[in-house]
Amino acid sequence: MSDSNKKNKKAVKSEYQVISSDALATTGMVIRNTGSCFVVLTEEGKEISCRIKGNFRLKGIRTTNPVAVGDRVKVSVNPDGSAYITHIEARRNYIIRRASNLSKEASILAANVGQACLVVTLSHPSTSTTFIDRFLATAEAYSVPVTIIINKVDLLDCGEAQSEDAGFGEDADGSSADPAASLIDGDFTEHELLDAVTYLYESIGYRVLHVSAKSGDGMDGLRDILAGKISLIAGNSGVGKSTLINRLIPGLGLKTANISDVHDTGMHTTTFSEMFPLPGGGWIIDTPGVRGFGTIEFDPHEVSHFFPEIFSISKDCRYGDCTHTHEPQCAVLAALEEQRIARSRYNSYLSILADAEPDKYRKPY
Ligand SMILES: Nc1nc2c(ncn2[C@@H]2O[C@H](COP(=O)(O)OP(=O)(O)OP(=O)(O)O)[C@@H](O)[C@H]2O)c(=O)[nH]1
Ligand SMILES: [Mg+2]
Ligand SMILES: [Zn+2]
Repeated sequence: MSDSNKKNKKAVKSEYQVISSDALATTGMVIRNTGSCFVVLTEEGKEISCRIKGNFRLKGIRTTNPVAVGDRVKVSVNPDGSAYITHIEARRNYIIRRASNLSKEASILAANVGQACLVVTLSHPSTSTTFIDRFLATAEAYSVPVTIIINKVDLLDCGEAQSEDAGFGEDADGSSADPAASLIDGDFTEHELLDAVTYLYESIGYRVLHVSAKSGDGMDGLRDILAGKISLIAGNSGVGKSTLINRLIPGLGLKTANISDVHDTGMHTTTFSEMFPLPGGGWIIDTPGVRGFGTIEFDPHEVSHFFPEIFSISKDCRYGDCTHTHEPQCAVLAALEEQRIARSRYNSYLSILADAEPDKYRKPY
């Protein structure tokens, strides 16, 4: 037997072992990823645990999970009950995150989502504006609408003025500013900070909700925006994503955990994405908390397209290929100077540019 014949024989055999000739074909949606397998909800309403047959990797980027929650798939079910995903329908969109800013390895949090809810907290833990903006830019790149959900408003203190440790600061590599700094001079209470952050993102065009998963405040507003849609819930670990979902779906009992006393950060309690039907119709996807959003491969000249307020002002820049970093007669730099663009947003823009071309745009330390 020639070498090539041997190879063919082997291929046929392994094919046969995976999918038997009397396998049944069905279609469905991936609702859970357990690490070793994917659970598919079939059109008949049955949950089938599947493995993958074939190569579904995204081109140009290494993903840790080739199949994502929300994927529409074809499945072959063998007589012995073993089942394989054989085909993934083209994705309408997907939200991807890098393991870290410079890593090429990425994971898909979910696919085919109707909207994303970014859960953030002012304190315990505090979400950075860089994190918020990197998420918003990633979602803009895939045309996924985002609502910002500010959770744990029950913890806000309205009396004492604070500035140092109140949330929404920038990441360690950011300079001074949190968004409030450009809006309010001097000390401010946490409630004032809440108002400033809300004002900042609403003025860009994002919807912002204030909720407390603990007290139930604001939950009706959240239910309204979720009704009938497939919504991804994302955010840092410990901001209360699973607690919010437990409130929305009585009896669900997702695991939650107190944040660390020492680091004031979450414990990475949820480890895989999972989709749940909502009582009022629609689906909600719980996702593992992420530390940061490494961005997808952006062309440096395209980054500003995903910051709506920067993009609209950039039409007045002198040069069509302006990167808004040093060019003469740059309308964005002028707007920044006049505080028509928030410094925190501009710094987030720079942080994404730095990912695209590290040597050129990373700030000197
Ligand atoms: N005070 C207060 N605590 C809350 C609220 N929402 C959640 N928590 C608490 O915050 C902690 C973290 O909540 P989780 O729901 O586990 O957070 P998560 O975002 O799912 O975290 P990961 O799964 O690690 O990504 C738990 O101790 C919750 O009880 C809230 O509105 N107010
Ligand atoms: Mg969780
Ligand atoms: Zn410019």
